[in-house]
Amino acid sequence: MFSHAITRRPGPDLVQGLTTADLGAPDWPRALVQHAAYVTVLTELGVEVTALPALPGHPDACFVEDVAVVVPELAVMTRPGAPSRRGESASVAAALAGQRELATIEAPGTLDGGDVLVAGRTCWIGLSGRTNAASADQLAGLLGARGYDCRSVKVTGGLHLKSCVNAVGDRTLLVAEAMAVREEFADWERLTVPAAEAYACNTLEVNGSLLVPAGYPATAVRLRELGRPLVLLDTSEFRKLDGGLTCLSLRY
Ligand code: CIR
Repeated sequence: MFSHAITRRPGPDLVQGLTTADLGAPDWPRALVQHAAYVTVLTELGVEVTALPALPGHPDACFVEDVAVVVPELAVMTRPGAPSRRGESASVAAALAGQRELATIEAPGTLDGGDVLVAGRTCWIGLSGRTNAASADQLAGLLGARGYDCRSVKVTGGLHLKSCVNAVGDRTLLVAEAMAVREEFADWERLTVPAAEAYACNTLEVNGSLLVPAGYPATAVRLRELGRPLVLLDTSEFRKLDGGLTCLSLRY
């Protein structure tokens, strides 16, 4: 169960955010509406939201998940793989100080929180264009010492690990077809998402409910069979920047 979350309001410079998608620039007013709906849903699910103000000069700063990894025992400030994003950390660290013991990923490590999936006592660390083996070793050391089973897994087919796989139940992963056969996931149940709906892998479990990006009907049907409440949310403007439901908050 999560009792708290940190979010950050998108600023008008959102349109300059990093992207590999070919979907055009996000519409800032529409992004604000989608972001507000997301925060409302978190609140309705019993989460107390700390909403940080926009951070001028940091167009990707609303994707707060990338600058920290928070578990009950610890918060690890990452060293984001994109140098343009490293200035986002200080204000998030300030919001986490007092909530958790803080640790930091050190150079030459680079890590985006979007590459870290913690489910129960298992932690998968995605090796991606943003997250390298040096940081995976550091994080595995920090979390392994606290009883987590850490597994590195190479990311293919998405910006981050959580673009491709997320937990949707106590022992169930929602995973992109391309990664479903990986041995690192073999001891979990897997719901496979076809390539045509790959973006729907970025589904977020919050206090028993599943927040699902709107527009992926086949995946929604499969998820409904799990018997959990589904909340469909429009994330179109964040998708234009390779972002989505998981990266818009830090939950703890
Ligand atoms: C970036 O490229 O860093 C941002 N435009 C998107 C980050 C999305 N973060 C995430 O999925 N955890």
